[in-house]
Formats: sequence, C-alpha cells, structure tokens
Amino acid sequence: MHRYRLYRYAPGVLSFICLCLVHASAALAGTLTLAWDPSTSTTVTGYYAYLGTSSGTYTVFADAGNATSYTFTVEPGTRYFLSVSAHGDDGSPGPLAPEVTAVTEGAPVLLNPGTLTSGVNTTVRVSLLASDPNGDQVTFGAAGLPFGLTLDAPSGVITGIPTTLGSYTVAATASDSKGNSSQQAFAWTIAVVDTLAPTLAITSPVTSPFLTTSTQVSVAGTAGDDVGVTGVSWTNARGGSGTATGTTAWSAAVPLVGGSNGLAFTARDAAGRTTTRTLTVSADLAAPTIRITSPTTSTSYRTSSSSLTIRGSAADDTGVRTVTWRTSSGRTGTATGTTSWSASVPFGIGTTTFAVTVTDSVGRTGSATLSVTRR
Ligand SMILES: [Ca+2]
Ligand SMILES: [Ca+2]
Ligand SMILES: [Ca+2]
Repeated sequence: MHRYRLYRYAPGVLSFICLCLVHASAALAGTLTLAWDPSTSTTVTGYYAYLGTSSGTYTVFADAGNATSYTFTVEPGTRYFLSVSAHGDDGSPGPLAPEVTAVTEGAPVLLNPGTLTSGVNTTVRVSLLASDPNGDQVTFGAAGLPFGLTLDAPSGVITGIPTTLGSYTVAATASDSKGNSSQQAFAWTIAVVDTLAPTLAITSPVTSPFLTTSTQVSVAGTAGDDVGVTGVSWTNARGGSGTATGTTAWSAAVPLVGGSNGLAFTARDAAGRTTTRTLTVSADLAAPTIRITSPTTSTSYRTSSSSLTIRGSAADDTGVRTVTWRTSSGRTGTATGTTSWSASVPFGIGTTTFAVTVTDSVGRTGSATLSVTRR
C-alpha cells in the first residue's frame, strides 16, 4: 500500500484541498481512491471527482456527494490524472483543484519469447524480458524447461545444454516485489540440429598418387557427422561416377583408365553439407614404347666411325623410368634422358647389334634395335 499526500492551494470556492491517492494493491483490476480535505466555505454542499489517462483530460466524472473521497475502478499498471471540484446548491462545479497523478499498481509485463527451437547437446542462452509499470524489481520463474536448462531468477537468463529431444511447454512467470505476477506460455522444441559439415578420410590406399596395374582400384575410408552421413559418392575426372558402399565405413571399386586418374570422394549429410577428399591413382595398363630416331630410323646403319651417338624417344602410360642399352659385343650403358634419350656407343669393325630397352614405372619393358656395320 502506497500513500501520497499532496497539499495544493485551490482558488475559488475551495480554500485548501488535500488530495490523497491510495493505490490498489495486488488486484489486477484495481481501485484508485482520491481524497481531499473538506472546503472551509459554508456555501459548498458537495464535490465532483475527475479521472483521466492524460493530463488535463478527464474521461471519468463522478459525483462524490458531500464525501471527501471517491474510489475509482481503474486498470492496473496505468498512469492516471485526477482532480476534484466543489459545488454549491446549484450544482455548478467550481474550479478544479491542482491535478495529481499516480500509476496504479500492476504486475510486470512479460514478453513472450515465441516458439523456440534449440539443438540437443548445443549450448543455449535465452533471456526472458519483462518490465514493471511501477518500476518494481522483477524476478523470473520458469516451469517445464527442457532438461539441462536452468533459469537465473534475478536476470531471467536461461542457460544450459539440452540433453533430451522433445517438445516442451514452458510456463514463464515475472513477479514484482509486491506479489504481482504475470505468465507467458511458450513452446520449446529440442531437436537434432545439423550444424557441422561431415568429415571424410581415405584409409586405403594410403599413398597418393597410388600406382596400380589394374583397371580398377578399391578405395576404402571413413566418414562422420554431427548428425549423420547420408552417403559417400565418387567421381573420376577421367570419366565415371558412383556411390560408395556404406557411410561411416565405406568402400568403392572405381574403374580406371590408363594413366593418371583424379578421384574425388564426397561425404554428404542430411543438411546437404559436403566434404570432399581426393586421391590420385596412376593406372599402368600398357608396356612402354621406344624408337630410335638418329642416326637413322631404319633398322640398319653403316658407318666408318668408331663411335656413334644414337638418339630416340620413349613413351609410357604412367611414366618412363629408365632407358638402357646393350650391344651384341657385350657393352652396356644407361642412356641420357628418358622420353627423349641419347647414348654414345663405341663400335668395333664388323656388324654389331645395338639394342635399347625402356622400363616403365611398374617394370614393363619395350625395346628397339639397330644393326650397325663399321667398315
Ligand atoms: Ca509492480
Ligand atoms: Ca552435419
Ligand atoms: Ca606402362
């Protein structure tokens, strides 16, 4: 109960008027009592009381008779402006007494946070917001919070990590220090919320580039996600695509073409996020080839020199590793270069067969020969 006592001088038929405003207490539909000191004028026979929600504009008029107080029915938490006038036998109102104002008692106004959705096992912070029409300190309550969440009553902050999926109906309360309170109910769903992209690892083969002589490669790996891996797929930059078998542990048999195959493996989650890892596979499916281009492209050559520089080219689907030569007279050597190679070879009098051999990265070989006759 709050009481304001204001003394004001009112000219005219009222000499001194005392206005006492008594607030309604906890009731939401409250009352406001206006009281005044009686006029000392012998011509005053009664009083009129006035009430409004803006200064100087009175929307409620009441005949108080010859009483010195009047009780209005008012809304809670509202600012009112009040005055009083006296009248004589003819009922004509005298001048208004100086206006007084007061805010009626009211509960805090609690903002409904609306329907909330939070991720299970994810940190939550939500603030309840309220204001009190009288400026009273507000404390909060909440019943039915999702498991794992707690409310700080003085601040209205709800924090924690929800542990259990489900739909919850929360009854929130804001109370002032005088026992007035208001409630708001809202729905709070704790759901699986996909926030992270999947992870993907290729566990076999472990080397990249990986060399094989097969027309397909078996690739295996793992994948993970905060919610779930929905699939793992692959593409070969040289052509072809497909779906791996399995998700968190997956495998795929990927067809290859000769040479370098750029493979990409992609894990996908339910939210459509993807993560891709690559693997390069060299498929050696063919033997290397080699040609002699100098001093002749023919299979025989005549010379008077004791030494010849023989040149040529070599090729392979994955790569030429070495080019070596030998002669029928027992000389051997390694050529300089690979795909373009040369060798300086001594020759004795007579006919000698020169043979050059290319070896690829998986040990397949190819060869070419030249019959050299020295005069
Ligand atoms: Ca209040
Ligand atoms: Ca995810
Ligand atoms: Ca090869």
